[in-house]
Amino acid sequence: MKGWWGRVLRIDLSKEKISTISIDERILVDFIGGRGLAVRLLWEYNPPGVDPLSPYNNLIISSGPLSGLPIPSSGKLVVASKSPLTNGYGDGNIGSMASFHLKRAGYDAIIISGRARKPVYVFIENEKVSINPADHIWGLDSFQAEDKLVREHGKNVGILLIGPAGENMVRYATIVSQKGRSGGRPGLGAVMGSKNLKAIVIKGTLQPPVHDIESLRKTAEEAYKKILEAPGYDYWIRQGTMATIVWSQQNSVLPTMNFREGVWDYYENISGDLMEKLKVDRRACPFCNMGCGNVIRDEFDELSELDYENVAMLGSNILLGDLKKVAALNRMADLYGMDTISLGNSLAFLMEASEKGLIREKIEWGDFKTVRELVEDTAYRRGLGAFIAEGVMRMSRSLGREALDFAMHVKGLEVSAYDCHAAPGMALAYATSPIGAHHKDAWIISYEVRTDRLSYSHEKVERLVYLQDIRGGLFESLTVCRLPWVELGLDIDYYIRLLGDATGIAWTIDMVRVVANRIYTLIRLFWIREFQGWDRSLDYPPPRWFKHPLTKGPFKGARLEPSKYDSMLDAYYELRGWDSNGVPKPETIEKLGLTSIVGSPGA
Ligand code: PTT
Ligand code: SF4
Repeated sequence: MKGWWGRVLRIDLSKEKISTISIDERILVDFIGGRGLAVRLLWEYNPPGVDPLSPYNNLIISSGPLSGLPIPSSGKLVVASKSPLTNGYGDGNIGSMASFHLKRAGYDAIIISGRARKPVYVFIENEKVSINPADHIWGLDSFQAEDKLVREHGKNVGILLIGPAGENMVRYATIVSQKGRSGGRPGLGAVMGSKNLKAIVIKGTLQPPVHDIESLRKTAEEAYKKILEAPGYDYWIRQGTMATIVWSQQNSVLPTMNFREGVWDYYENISGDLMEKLKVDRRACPFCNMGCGNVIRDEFDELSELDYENVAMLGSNILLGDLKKVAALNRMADLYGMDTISLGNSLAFLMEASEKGLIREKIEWGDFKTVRELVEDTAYRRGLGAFIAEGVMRMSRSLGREALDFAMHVKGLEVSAYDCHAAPGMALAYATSPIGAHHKDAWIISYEVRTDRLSYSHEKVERLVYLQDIRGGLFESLTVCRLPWVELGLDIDYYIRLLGDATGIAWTIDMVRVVANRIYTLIRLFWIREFQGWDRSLDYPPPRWFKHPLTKGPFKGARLEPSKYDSMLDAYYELRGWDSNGVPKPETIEKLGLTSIVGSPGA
């Protein structure tokens, strides 16, 4: 077998048991790796209905056939589990040397279950795996803990770890790496915390099995060159994802005041142009020649790595118009290990609840001092922070009916930074994303603003399914960064060729789309297994976008139309082979070869 090891490392922290599992080649070909392999393993090893924060929930860390290899932006890995935020499938994608080392340690994935009696960290050096006391790093923020682990194990390791938010099981705690890369929005850091697992340190020295290394090197070289020659390269290097602030403002999708509006008068105070003037460094994930980690000095003169989502959610969405202050909140989120998108949503929700008199506390929009205190309290679950740590869905349910209307989440995951009053395609993308309201699977908004913006057309739905298949299917199962393709137009064919070079299989885009459909369908079946009484209402965007029209900007008066949204959702289900409640049909399960995994259709 080439491209994969066919081996998964299994660690049970309760029993302190370490073992390996052989994975059949058929499974690897059918699911490729990353997200695909993760959901396949979760389906098999997670007890149905398990409490996500119990020892019986499994945490999966998985690589893909291109991990550990010198190809454009391959230094990423997928973390996945049952989410404590949504109670459904959750995953994230982190840029980290841990990806390189995991593959070079001889494993396609790691499954971690159980709960250690005391705080521990795991050290993996090829086949040598140990569970070690972590008393000296428990309680430290993610930067301090990483420094200590590097002092102990040297620089040539990959480290995944949690901060205090993960330890305190904040429902949107993330897993952090390399002081500024953070992933697992749906609370994957809390899952680590629930296991008393502070960190995973990996050192791999093996050569991954590759079918044709010469051809792979040649294809990769060509792709690297194409990236450097792309017309948008220089601008990308200057601004990275921060260019999106101005773009979002121009297109009326900049989240403003808890997604009340899509434009903000003070957007220039947080823009990519301003960031360029303040920029002091640029960082990159492993094997990337278009590094987008733009670093500035924040309000307290500390380094903070900015991205669009972080700045929009902690800037315009809470009306904080000062990039250095936004950067300080962003750095705190990384130190504590909390998702900036869910945090920005939770703070905005609370500000609106305060404005409407639904809570006693007075929390003004854009009040930096109060917000800073609240962010720290959230990480430690102190006072009002314990409420914020529960996320928007739970907060809104406890405040009652009125609050549900401005609770910006889908299935419990807070909405990322694109307003959808005037973007029905993007609203559908959030609603049908396999982890809740995240933009990773289908960033159809960029297509939508270039075409028939307000239409609910079948063509848009087809485009959405295509994007999901490529972004959420191909890139998430390869675990390779999608940005060379999204931002600089690197031909998708390069990835298909590289996958062929690595595995020796003559992949085509159609074959990849079948794998993607299989992955989406299994994830959907996972959700249904965890939810009694599943129905299509779970595939709806937040009520605000239907009920409260925009009051400003070029799309003033716009809002989503329920009956037209319904017809788009029907079209989506049809394209996926799911029934009118979004449940995969027996013939779809059969066709995708999932029957032997999930049981006989109709049984
Ligand atoms: C990702 C989500 C994003 S998506 C952003 S900014 W973006 C936020 N980043 C956070 C952060 O930083 N710190 C923090 N405490 N919380 C954060 N929450 C938010 O998390 C990220 C990049 C980006 S920057 C994007 S678009 C692309 N995402 C990719 C993806 O999902 N898959 C893939 N194959 N390639 C991708 N390339 C790009 O990677 P999640 P990262 Mg991230 C600091 O984690 O859970 O997937 O959510 O991992 O290494 O930081 O790279 O404008
Ligand atoms: Fe990482 Fe950015 Fe490079 Fe993607 S483009 S690999 S997110 S540095």
